Amino acid sequence: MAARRTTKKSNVSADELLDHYRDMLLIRRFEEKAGQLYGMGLIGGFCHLYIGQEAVVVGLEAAADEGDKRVTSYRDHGHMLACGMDPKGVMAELTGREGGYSKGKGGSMHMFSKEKHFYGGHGIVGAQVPIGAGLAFSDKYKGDDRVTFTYFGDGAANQGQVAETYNMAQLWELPVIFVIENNQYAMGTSVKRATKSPDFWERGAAYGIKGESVDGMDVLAVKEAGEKAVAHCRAGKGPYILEVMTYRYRGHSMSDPAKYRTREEVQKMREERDPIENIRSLLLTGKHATEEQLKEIDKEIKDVVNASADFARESPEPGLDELWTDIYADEIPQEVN
Ligand SMILES: Cc1ncc(C[n+]2csc(CCOP(=O)(O)OP(=O)(O)O)c2C)c(N)n1
Ligand SMILES: [Mg+2]
Repeated sequence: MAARRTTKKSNVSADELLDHYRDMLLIRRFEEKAGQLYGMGLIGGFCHLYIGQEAVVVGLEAAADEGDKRVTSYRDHGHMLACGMDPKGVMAELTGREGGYSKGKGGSMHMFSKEKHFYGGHGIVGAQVPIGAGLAFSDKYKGDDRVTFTYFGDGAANQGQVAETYNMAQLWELPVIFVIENNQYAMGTSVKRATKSPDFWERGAAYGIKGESVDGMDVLAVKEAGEKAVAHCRAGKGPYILEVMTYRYRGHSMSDPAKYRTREEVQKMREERDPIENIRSLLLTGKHATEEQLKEIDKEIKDVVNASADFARESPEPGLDELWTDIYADEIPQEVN
């Protein structure tokens, strides 16, 4: 077998860089396509795109092992793709079709996969944080050697239920990684306007929870921090906080007038910090890949994304009988004594 080439910067193999490149590009192109379908009226309701934040979830998934769990907010398409859920099922759900992960009845914010240990998709800001601790509690209770990645935003980090969850998680030494995706805005409110203590990870100190801040535009840095957090949790040392500094390029959701920041600010981030461009240039300057190879990968990804959109368009809408399935009880009692 040929020796694995490594980058000059670190001991990362070319194969690994290519994997990260592919995984981030899949999310980027998928989200761009979702934006197009939304514009065409094929996706209704809320739709929050993840463009710009790809390195967060790709880096952390690279640090995860089989059976580890994840739960996140409504900005969830990237998390689903990164943990291996089928782009066709995700796109069909976005368009409200039968072939979607929730049979077209949930939409963008409501998808689950038991197989991939993806527990949603939650529209209520911060609601997934105690759920993540609960998932970790179940692993600890059952003696499973698993870790739960609990993702939430800078806005959510200011909520009371997050503080309560930190306390319980540390008290019970739960194997949960709290991932704060600090994209600097909560809808139209910047971090500066929302909190006096903007270093969110430091808040763990009040409970004795270890943590750190990491550059979320650098997939390798995210992966490294993720591995450290995973090792901490798996060793039974309790929770860990990772504040991942990132940026979203698109509006909060598809209906965002974006008056709270300048075009120049977004442009500067795209030009100087883009996570995909960073890996692309590492691959090219380190001579780990040629322009042609990268073009070929781009084409493969486009094909996957186009196939997901075709599948979504061809899948029928769910039948009316679906109104009566997947509700809390299969049988509704007729009499209550
Ligand atoms: C409990 C609750 N309050 C308010 C809202 C409305 N809301 C939806 S997203 C959001 C901002 C959250 O920002 P952040 O946690 O930073 O996540 P991001 O959207 O940046 O990923 C708000 C206030 C909500 N969905 N739930
Ligand atoms: Mg935010």
